[in-house]
Amino acid sequence: MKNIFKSAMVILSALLAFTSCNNSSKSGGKSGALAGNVAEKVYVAPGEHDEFYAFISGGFSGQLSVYGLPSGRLFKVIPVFSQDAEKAYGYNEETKPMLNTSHGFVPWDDSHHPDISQTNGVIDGRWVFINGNNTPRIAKIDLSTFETTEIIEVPNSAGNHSSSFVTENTEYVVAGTRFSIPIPQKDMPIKDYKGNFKGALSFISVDPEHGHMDIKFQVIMPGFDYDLAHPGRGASHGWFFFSTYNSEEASTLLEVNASQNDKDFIAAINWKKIEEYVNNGGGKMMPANYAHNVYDEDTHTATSTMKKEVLVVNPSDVPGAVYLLPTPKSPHGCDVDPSGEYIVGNGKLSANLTVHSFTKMLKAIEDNKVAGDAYGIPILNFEDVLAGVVEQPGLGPLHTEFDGKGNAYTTFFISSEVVKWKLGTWEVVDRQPCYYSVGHLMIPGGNSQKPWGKYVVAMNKITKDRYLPTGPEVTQSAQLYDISGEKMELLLDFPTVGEPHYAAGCPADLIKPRSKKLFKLEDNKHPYACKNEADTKVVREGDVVHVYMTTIRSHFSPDNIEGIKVGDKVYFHITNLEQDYDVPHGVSIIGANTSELLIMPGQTETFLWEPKQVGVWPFYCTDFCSALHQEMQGYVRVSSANASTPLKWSLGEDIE
Ligand code: RUQ
Ligand code: CUA
Repeated sequence: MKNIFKSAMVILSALLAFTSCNNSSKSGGKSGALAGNVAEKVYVAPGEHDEFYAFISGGFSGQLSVYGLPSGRLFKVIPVFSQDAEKAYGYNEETKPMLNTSHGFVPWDDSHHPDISQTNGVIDGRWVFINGNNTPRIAKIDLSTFETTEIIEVPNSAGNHSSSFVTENTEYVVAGTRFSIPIPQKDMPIKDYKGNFKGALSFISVDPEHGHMDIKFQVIMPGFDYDLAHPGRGASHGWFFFSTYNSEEASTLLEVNASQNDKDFIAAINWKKIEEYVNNGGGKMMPANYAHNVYDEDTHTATSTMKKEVLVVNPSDVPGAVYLLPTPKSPHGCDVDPSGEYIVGNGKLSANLTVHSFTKMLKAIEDNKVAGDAYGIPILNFEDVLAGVVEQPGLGPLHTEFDGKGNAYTTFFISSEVVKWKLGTWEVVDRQPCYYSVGHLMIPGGNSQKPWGKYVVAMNKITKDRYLPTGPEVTQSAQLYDISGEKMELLLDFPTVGEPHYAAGCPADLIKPRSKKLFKLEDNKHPYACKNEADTKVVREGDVVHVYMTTIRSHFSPDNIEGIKVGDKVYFHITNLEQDYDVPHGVSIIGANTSELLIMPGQTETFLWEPKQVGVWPFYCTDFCSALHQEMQGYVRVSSANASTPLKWSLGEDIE
């Protein structure tokens, strides 16, 4: 045991030494001189549009942020897994169901890896998917509205990290578990982990037309940790690759115990084969309990349904569907080049980068050259599947992306740099420092057959000294490099919201023309919608009161309400009658225990108010909507619980 601790300490101090030496380095100061040359390359003049959208995950913020490239300007934070008071997401009655899970209402998550939908291996700009790590979920954001429209919980999963990555025609969005757990969950000693805990890899089908998600099957794998994944493409379409660590199956002190094996694995899954097996009745339905939440654009309302079973597949039952490729030293990133031939395993503790060959893998399978097995899953020989090795490119490789011109770019966390190398010859051709400790990187379209290899965004874990200080918590950050030439060039630092894990990007032209400007009032099927002022009303059902209210510049209808009592539950259902682009109205009332609403043209939203005090209480519009925005206000008269004040509402006349 002592020795184990010692080796851990050596690794740890090496890590710390590198990190701190980078952080104290002042080489970042160079950027001042660079600035003059590069300013032009990132400058997007007022009124002009950026060339690319970048969707950068918010990590522990649970959200997804939308930036423009090359400017690095922030356009929107799309609420996904966390409540957002600014947009009322998770606060209004319509979107609360989006955050429902088998554990009840979960208003937060840790979002990591966005991936944009694809058609024929090319980004199509319809949806972006992102995973919630902590309470395993996959969300879908509609890129015509930039709103989260679906969230599906992933059962039999924990630490949903090797997610969410889409196949070439968005047949599946794939989610792999980081933690292995008892499947089904049960009360058992933790020390019995080995051989008993399992890891589920979930294949969630996506309806090609509507995008509806459904868990088609889960492959129940040995009790390793499944870290990252990417789909095969081109020749390897139909396969999916997952990096694993902790093939030791340790349940404690993993920093030591999961670093024992010289090699862990990349798991290669032939999903086409499993799909066929399942379509022919293979697999087993097992009881499960998970939420499927769908936001309906016509009713402007989300519903949550609890699903009760899931189809599981034991890989041993589908011979030829799953193989393990030995990969040195706790691989993290698992990246597939645009041709689909090369699978890069980024061994965190390895001196070299390992690249596997898909062709060689098929050959080894065909020749039946198997080195052994893990719980019945064949392990191939390292040498048989090896395409090549990038020798000593840096320290602590994490993730690799591709420019579509034969080059790969790998981030190195410990040596804090992006290294450019050539596919096929494996030679390093350039390296650029990051400030500091880079995690993921993103080239627009990098996870597809057709990357737009003009820029790479590096997402860094540490930024000390790069920005004005803001107390102990300093901003998270991304850096933009021009990669159009032989050498990379650092262009820009820009702050991010939350911790930027992965990102996905594509040309703005793929999304811009489809972006919605408003919701048509006539299409509004919200059960409490009110489509004109004449129909506005207030309805009492016991101590529940429904206010059917409308907004238009610059008044609410009604704006005077009487007959509300202390102890009532008052639902304000507010329809924004505007049919103009960019004219939302907001609303809230004193003491409401929820956020404001921000209602888009043609939309209906609801907030609950439970008045606790007698009086006449004002409400007002919270979004500056016109020159008379400040006049957009009203009053609610609240009487005591046993009062007999009649229910009345009005606009433009005094209540009698
Ligand atoms: S990973 S820690 Cu995407 Cu490098 Cu999550
Ligand atoms: Cu409506 Cu301000």
